[in-house]
Amino acid sequence: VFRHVTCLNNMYPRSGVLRFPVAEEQVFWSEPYVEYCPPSYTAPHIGGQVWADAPLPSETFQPKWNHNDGQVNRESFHGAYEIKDGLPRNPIGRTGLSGRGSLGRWGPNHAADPIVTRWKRNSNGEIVDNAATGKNILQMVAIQRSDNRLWAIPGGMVDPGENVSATLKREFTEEALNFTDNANMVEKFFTEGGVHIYSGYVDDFRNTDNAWMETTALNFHDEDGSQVGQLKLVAGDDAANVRWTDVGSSLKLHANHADIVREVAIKRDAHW
Ligand code: RP5
Ligand code: MG
Ligand code: MG
Repeated sequence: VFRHVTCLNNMYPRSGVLRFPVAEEQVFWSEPYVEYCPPSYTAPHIGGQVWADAPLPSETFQPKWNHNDGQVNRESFHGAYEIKDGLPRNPIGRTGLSGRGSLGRWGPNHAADPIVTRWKRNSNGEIVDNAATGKNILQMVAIQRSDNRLWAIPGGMVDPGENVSATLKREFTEEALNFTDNANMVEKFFTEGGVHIYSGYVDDFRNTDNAWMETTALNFHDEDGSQVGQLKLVAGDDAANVRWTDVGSSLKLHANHADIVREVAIKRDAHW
């Protein structure tokens, strides 16, 4: 079973709101926790944003829970989520906070994460392996998030009505290339197809009892390093830094991104 940890027992980001204590054995909703009384918090800056839902309860805003309404996908990768007192309930369990926090959507907030990889090479262009495992070393494009300063996959939210495949390319272009002029090559690289790696919950620090992140992660691999592997990376949008990073078990990334990247290493029989 998937567990969350980054959305427990801390101050909600960019707020003075402390999460209600939740011990590891109190996370699942199936565990009785009679004292549980989480504060409610919805960040003021999301009010009226195009990417955000209206407040609930509401006479006029009646979301189709557990459905894709065409513009906004309210389906979870974890099956049907419950609606309690008119609000969707986090499928993984308690977070110590009700409301939406800084997330725009009630229920699942869908993101997409492009894991762009190449093989690590020496100055002669030969692929470098790890001495201990004997396996070739992958490198991935990682960005440093400006919100929590952690290194991460350059992912982002799926815009209303946007296809996940478009989000993957757009977020990479915004965060890792800052729109530098490589549109045709990047277009071709992303269109030639990614390999599906993960669809599901993200252990994100912004999750609440009523709003949570889910992602679709694909691997786009530059086998001979002649395409995106050659590009000059430039951090843009909500990325403070960008770099090629060696993939391995010592990799520490935002949320559960390292677990997702590990799946890429396994799939490509690379060093981990
Ligand atoms: C993560 O936040 C997702 O996996 C994705 O990488 C990202 C989307 O949110 P923003 O980068 O737009 O804040 O949890
Ligand atoms: Mg972004
Ligand atoms: Mg982002």
